[in-house]
This record gives sequence, structure tokens and C-alpha cells, in this order.
Amino acid sequence: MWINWPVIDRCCSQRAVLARSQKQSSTLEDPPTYGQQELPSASQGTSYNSHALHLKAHSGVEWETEEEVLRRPIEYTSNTVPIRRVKRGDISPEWFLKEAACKNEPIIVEDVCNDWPAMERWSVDALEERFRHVSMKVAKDDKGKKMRMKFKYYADYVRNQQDDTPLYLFETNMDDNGYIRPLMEDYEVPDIFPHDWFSLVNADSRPPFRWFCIGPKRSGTTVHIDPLGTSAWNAVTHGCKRWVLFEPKEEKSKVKGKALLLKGEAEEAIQYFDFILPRIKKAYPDMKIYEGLQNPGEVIFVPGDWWHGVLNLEDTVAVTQNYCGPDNFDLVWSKTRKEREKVAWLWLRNMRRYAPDIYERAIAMNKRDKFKMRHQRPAGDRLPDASSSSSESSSDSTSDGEADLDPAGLQ
Ligand SMILES: O=C(O)CCC(=O)C(=O)O
Ligand SMILES: [Fe+2]
Repeated sequence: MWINWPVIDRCCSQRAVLARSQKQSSTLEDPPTYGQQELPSASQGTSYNSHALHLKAHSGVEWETEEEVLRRPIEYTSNTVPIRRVKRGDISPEWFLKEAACKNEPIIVEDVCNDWPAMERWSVDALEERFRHVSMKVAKDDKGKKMRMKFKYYADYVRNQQDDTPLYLFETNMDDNGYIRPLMEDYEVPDIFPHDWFSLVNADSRPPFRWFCIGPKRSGTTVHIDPLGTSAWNAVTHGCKRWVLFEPKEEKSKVKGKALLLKGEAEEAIQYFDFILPRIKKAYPDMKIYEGLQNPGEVIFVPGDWWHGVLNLEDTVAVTQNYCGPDNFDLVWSKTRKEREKVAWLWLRNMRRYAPDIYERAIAMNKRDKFKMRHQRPAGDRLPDASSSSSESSSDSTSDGEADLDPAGLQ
């Protein structure tokens, strides 16, 4: 059974990465076995190892291991901006709202979670003791179905994997799955993020917003924007994440280095940080590239609409939440009313009931932009660009389709 692991992880991780977005899921009670024939062929992408070897051969430096990229320091060129850092003890929530959140600037806050039980309870060993038989989401299979794996198998995988793009555990059902819920006791939302205006949407209609993540070393997330203009905080309890961020104004093709990819090169996180990002730095000297390392106890703030990507330099455990608050409401509302019409309607209804100030803000925006919500338009009247989604995230992006919105609900 064990011998099959390198096969399954390579197979799954090459085809699909994160498990957050799909509605259905399959449960794997025991490690699945995949046949050799299902391995991706060499033509599907350059493997990371062979590329690194190639580089070494040309640079004349002796080949060490593929771990080298994980230890390489950030290269500070003229267009690199180190992500700003502050200590939690030196700031207040008011300062954070005014100087970071409202200014839409990424920042790493040190010493935020040092007291969380998670700092001890979330080592892979400790998690394995508590969640041995609990299945968590680790990937999507070939048909796009979520794949779940019992934690005892995932823990073994993390300890032994040598993959190019390892299986990333992204579990979103933290509070509605009773087996996983104990994780919620291990951390608290940092008090510098007091707002959660999406909580006005009933839990069963609210887009996913909270993830428990385990990224084995070399895993990561390719450059993307989070959904619906939401901002995010991400707290690391174990390991180290390397981050890159770009301002919202930058073009998708540039931040992803599309024009700089050679034939056969894949766009996975490790290749991105190893050789695509250095090329981007050279090719676009005027583009600001925000970079930094996030260590245990630290929280990074990712402002809404900012491009961002991550490489896990070590086996890394983290929790992340996306939010809407006074700092980003205008962006989130303008995207939600267009991209998630039913959610927007349910949200507006509850704003009106429970948060009149937010309701007024949403209505004023609709008036200003002459935006007609679905219940205000004739039946069958679609928004001009309703299908376009500005979010590039691997997170939930399900559309609301032809939802039945009853105008009476807003009366
Ligand atoms: O930690 C990571 O890999 C990135 C997380 C992230 O950007 C996300 O969940 O949207
Ligand atoms: Fe993200």
C-alpha cells in the first residue's frame, strides 16, 4: 500500500492543486492506489528537478538538491519592495485599520498568535494524534471532485513526500464538520481584524471564507486574486511561507510571467519562485514586487484585489480568513452584486434588517452606479458582463445562476 504514495501524489498534484472550490467531495477511507499509467507524461510539463539540474549544469555550480530554492534568500532588486513589518505590541487595532487596511497595503504583523494553543497543537505530529481517523480535503481528482484523506495517511505523506508540487491540505469545513471543529478552539481571529460583514449572510449561503491549511515543503499557491474583492489575513503557526504580492493595477499576464515562460515550463509555485519571478523582475523593472517571509506567530494582511502567491519553504501549518469590513466594503459590494447576485440579495436583505448603516452604504453605491440588482430588473434581463469574474482565486467562485430572487424579501 505504502509504495503507492509517490504515484498518487504526483498524479493528483500535477493536475489540480487546491481543494477549496468544489461542492462535491469523495471520501477516501484508505489510501487510494493509482496505476502507473496515470502518471502525467513528460510532455505535460518540465519537472522541477530536471530544470534545476539544467540550471546547475550551466552555472558550473555543483548540484546539491532540489531543496536549494527553498533556502535561497529573496533577491532584492531595485523593484523589490520588502513587505512592511510591525510588532503587534507596537500597534493598536485603530492604527491597523487606518495605516494598513484602509491604505490597502500588505503588512506582516509579528507576535500575533504566540499565545494560541495552535502554536503547539498544530504540529503535524500533534494533529495526527488528535485527527488520525478524520478525513480532510487534500486535492481534487481528475473529475474535479474533492479528495479527502484520513489525517494519518496525510501525516505520513507530509513526512515522506518528495514531490515537485505536493498535495496541499485546504480544509474549509472547520465549523460545520464536528470532527474538525476542535480546530476552532485552537485560535482566535486577531483583534486587528474585528470586522466580518459577510457574517450577515446566513451560514449556508455564505461563500467559503475560512481555511485550515497544511502546505508540505515545496507546495504553494500560484499568483491569484482572492474572490469578491475580499481581503485576507493568514496566520502561520508552523513552518515558513515565502510571499510575493503585486498591486491590483498590474496585468494578470505580467504578474504570472506568461510571456516569459519557455515551452514546456509549468507555472507551479516552486517553478514560479525559482525562475519565473527572477525573469519578471528583470523584464518589468518598473513593476513593484512585494516580497517577504512569514514565520510562526506572524500574520500577513493581503489587501483585496492584490495579486499574491506563496511558496511553503518548510512544512507549513496556517489558518486564513477572508473578510469584508469598512476598509474594503465598496470593492466587495461592487463585485458581489455583479458576480454573486443571489448572495448579494441575501446579504442586502440582512443588512437592511440588522445593519442599516451598511445597507445605506450599499444602496447609495447602487444609486451612484445606477446598478440594478436582479430583483429590480425585468425577468430574464442579464447584467451586461455577468459572466465575467474578476476574481482569480482558486477559492469558491460558483455563480448564482438563475436564482429565484423574491423582491418581497427586501420589503
Ligand atoms: O498560503 C497559501 O498558500 C496562500 C493562501 C491564499 O492565498 C489563499 O488561501 O487564498
Ligand atoms: Fe489568496
